[in-house]
Amino acid sequence: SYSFNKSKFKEEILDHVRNFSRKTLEDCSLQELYQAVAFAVRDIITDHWIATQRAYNQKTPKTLYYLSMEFLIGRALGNNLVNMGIMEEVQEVLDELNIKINLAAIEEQEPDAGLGNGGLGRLAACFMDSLSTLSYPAYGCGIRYNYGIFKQKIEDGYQVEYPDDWLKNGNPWEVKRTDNAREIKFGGTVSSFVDERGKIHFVQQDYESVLAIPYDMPIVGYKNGFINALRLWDAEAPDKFILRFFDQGAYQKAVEQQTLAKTLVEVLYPNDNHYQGKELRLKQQYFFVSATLQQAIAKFKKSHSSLYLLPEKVVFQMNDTHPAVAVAELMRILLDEEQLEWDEAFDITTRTCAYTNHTIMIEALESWPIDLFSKLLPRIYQIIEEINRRFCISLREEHHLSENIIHNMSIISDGQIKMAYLAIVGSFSVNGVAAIHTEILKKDVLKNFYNVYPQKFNNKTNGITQRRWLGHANPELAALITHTIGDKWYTDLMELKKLLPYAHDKSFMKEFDDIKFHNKVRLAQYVKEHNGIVLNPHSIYDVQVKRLHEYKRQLMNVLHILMLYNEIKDNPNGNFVPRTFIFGAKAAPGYRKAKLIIKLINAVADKVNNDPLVRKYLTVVFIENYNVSNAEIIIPAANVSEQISTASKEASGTSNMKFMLNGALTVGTLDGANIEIYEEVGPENIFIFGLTCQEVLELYKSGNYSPWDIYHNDSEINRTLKSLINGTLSPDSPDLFVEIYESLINRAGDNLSDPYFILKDLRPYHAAQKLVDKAYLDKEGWIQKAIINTACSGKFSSDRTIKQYSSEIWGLESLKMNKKS
Ligand code: DL6
Repeated sequence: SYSFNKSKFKEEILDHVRNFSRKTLEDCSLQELYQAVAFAVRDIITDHWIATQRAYNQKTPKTLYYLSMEFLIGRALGNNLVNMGIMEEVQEVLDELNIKINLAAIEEQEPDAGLGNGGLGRLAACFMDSLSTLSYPAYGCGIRYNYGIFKQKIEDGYQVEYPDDWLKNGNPWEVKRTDNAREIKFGGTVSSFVDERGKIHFVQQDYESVLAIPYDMPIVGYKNGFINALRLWDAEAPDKFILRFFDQGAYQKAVEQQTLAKTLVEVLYPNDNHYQGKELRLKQQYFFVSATLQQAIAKFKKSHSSLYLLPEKVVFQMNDTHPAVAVAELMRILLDEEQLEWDEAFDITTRTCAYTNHTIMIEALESWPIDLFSKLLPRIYQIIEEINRRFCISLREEHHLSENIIHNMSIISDGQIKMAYLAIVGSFSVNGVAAIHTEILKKDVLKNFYNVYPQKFNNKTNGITQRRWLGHANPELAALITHTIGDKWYTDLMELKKLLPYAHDKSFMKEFDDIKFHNKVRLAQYVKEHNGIVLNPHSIYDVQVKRLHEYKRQLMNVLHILMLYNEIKDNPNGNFVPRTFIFGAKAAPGYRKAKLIIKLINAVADKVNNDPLVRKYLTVVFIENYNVSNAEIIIPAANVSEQISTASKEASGTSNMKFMLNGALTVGTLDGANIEIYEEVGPENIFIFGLTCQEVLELYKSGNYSPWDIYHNDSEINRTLKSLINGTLSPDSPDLFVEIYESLINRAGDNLSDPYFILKDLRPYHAAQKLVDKAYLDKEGWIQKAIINTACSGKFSSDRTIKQYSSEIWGLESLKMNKKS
């Protein structure tokens, strides 16, 4: 339903090159060509976007506002072409224009919109794709960071960060919407007065303010003409021109406001699963939440006279606690601006807000110091205090809980504001992101809250969009699947089940395997270009790509490689199955240990790749700057997907789903969504090892874990760990990895050592990897398992996830577009 007019499209490209670059096609750069193509595509999108907006205005459907500090979108051009179904047509136009350039080369000119850290941000991006494809009315609401996630270079084996100036050539997809600007207030004091009817009013005074200006980016639904907006807020000073008219004090303030506006949206905080407590981060949170809520309420009021209808027409989904101030901001708007009474306002708020929890990692939980918070957001703080006061009374009087439990559940305690508790108390829904994760929330981490509000808790297992992660990332496989079972899988991934019979069809197996091989060659080319390393595409491609975090246990993967290294050295004539270990991972710039693990991976890579004997069997590569775009090249090439987090720590994982979809076999622990992958493919088609969640939680509690014993009783593990400190890996500075060694085996019986149970799981991991080798030697058997993985990945479409959110939490309805609207 996106009509494509070839000659018009051609004209648009030529016009754009002429008007914006003042050039002809022959002499414009690739970047200019990309801009021209992007604008021509946007032109088609715009008509549909306007139509979607008109349908919103006419039908005033219930609308979702997905509040997220992160949207890890990646590139838009290729994805838009897939969703519009005009990939081939655009390539034809390029051919007819006689530009001897592949569309893929033009796509590469687009910088990634890297406005996120990892899984949480990428999930938001997949959700946006599914929301549009399912025609659900929704806005993604976030921040237009001037700099996204840093660019990573590896220098001398170390991670070095460079700024990601993604907007330097402009952004052809965005539309600035100055008409929707909002004022956001920080600091100052709150005074109150009583009106003639005895009602108390609160007014914020002497505040600093910034203007929030939205930039909308189109999110194109798959072949349905439905376009939602990703609304990213930029900050500007309230009035740039008034400066010189002010007196000294006002002048000072105006300068400060300008600085605030400039710094506020400057950069994405580069921490994944880790809370830092920086004031600027809190400013960012309140900034985009307040702007979104103000705008949502204003829009609602245009077509509704009573705010009591709000929960029927609007839902705010908080992506983790980062936007949890939304609860108090909505209360502020309803109380102070709309003059509602507390009980009414609270009822509306708690029927409009919903919260997704993405982690149980204690270091990720946000709790703001009262001092900092109340200075920056004085009125919001007052409201949170009052929410908490009433909440604690209800725990005491209605739920008859002990003072001890009430203290533990209090939103404010020990000088801190606990954002997760605010989010739970202020929401009608609290969901986890995989079945096991939700169970852990209910039974463990949030047990007290679950006892008080059992009806709020629910699970929504994550998903990924097949349009990007198969349709765009793996076009050959997408074509084979479409040829075999038709194209319904684009909007109904369960259709892939129809591939099951083909797992034993010789000709399908061959084609499937050939495609995997092509993808491996494609990745080898990328690695040759970027790392100068030559890969053997016949080896097993064993891939671990994700943020670097101790709980994800990249370290265990490296130790296993060192064990293999020793095995080969000991038995040079042995029969080893060639393997290429591929890593990609950014570490938070302040996370020292994680950065050292990157250095270790590179040290092991040097050792392995430069040893003529070992090189026959093993190659280790660290791919720089892992991001959405290179993930699209890496994932389709994988044979083995490493999902090896300490059980209970990875809430869900989503790359596990992308690998499975593309026919890789998982080596994994029973953690997060791995458990559900295991359920879908069955035990023969996955390699599960290691402690279970329950075992991990019990082992923590018992305090009986002794990595020291493992170190002493297992000579291979002993030898492997010693190679960290005896100069094998870093002859010039033998102490380099002592810290890693010591974190694993500090002292006998010291339960602070190896908190992620790496040594405990290392042997079982090693054994699972031996089974992988064996399975890979059975070539046909392996291909069958790979096909079964693809065929069984239907559950993990984000379309399924979004339908569940919609029917069980949001209550949205698909907006059927008629031709006229
Ligand atoms: O739900 C998306 C993603 C999960 O797949 C990962 O397992 C989980 O670690 C991640 N959580 C976070 C938490 N963040 N903070 N801050 O990123 O969410």
